[in-house]
Amino acid sequence: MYKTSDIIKKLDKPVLTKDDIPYSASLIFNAAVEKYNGKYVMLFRNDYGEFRNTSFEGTNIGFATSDDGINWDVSDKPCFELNDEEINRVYDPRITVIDGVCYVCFAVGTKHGVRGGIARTDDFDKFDIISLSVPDNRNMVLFPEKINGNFVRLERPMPVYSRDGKDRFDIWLSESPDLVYWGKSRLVMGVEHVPFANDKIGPAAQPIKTDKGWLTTFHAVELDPTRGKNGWEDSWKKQYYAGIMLLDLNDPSKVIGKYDKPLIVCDKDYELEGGFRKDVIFPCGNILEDNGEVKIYYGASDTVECLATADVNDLIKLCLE
Ligand code: BMA
Repeated sequence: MYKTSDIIKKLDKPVLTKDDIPYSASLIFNAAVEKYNGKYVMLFRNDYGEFRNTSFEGTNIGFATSDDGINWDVSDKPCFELNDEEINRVYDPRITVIDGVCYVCFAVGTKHGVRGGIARTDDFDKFDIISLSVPDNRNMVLFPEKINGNFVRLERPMPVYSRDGKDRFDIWLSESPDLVYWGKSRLVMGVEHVPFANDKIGPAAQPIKTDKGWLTTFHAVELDPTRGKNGWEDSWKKQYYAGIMLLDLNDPSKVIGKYDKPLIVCDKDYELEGGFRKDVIFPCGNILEDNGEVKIYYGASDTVECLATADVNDLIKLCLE
């Protein structure tokens, strides 16, 4: 039984729930957050409509802004949704501002597998898609600057044939000169390197640059086949934790430190009670404040969006312990 690290402070309630949304909304979670043009900006996942056994009628992405990162104004309609013959939804966004330009990574559910998308937006109303990966790949997130002349992303392909035909999914990294063509792909960390994961891992929020390395959260999944009903479905056997690691500044495919226990687990009533899928922590956004506070935004139980904070030096210390 894991616990949230002592260096983490959680807010006493979620930062966003379905009750804050002025349009159809059932579950609000896995939100990207950045600072852009003097405001905090958030793109959140909204699963809406009727619940049909394992999923909802649809998913869209909503937009919210804030002056303090805690109290949010939600815009009056969703800002991004893809739905056509081939694509059934976009979800789990991550925002990274690079040279003043706002880029969004997102997962795309299609008839032919899950694709990782990257778009540019200048107003959070129009999203110009720059690239879409082949299936299956998701949880993409861009570094906030070019490294050795290239854009860099963390990503999570889903190899099935070569990994015993089951979830054994790892964190990878690729580079691109233009955000369109991606290559120089290399493994960052395997699921077997995370003591609190036995199923899969994946990138979380946009990496933060520190003088010790790129500080970055990830999610780690533990599967317990004996678990039964843990939410709305007949059974939910997985638990998702947030982890933290430090990547080399010059070659971020090298892990130079990681905390061998979860950083954040579900433990507050508001993260658990009434949750769709209990025991899920899924961070997609963070902000490093000038005073060294890191705001970590995470979806909890696939139901609400929450906020925890920690001091940047404490986080680095955990990785290097
Ligand atoms: C993952 C993704 C996330 C979700 C998590 C837990 O596979 O689909 O969007 O939060 O499962 O259900």
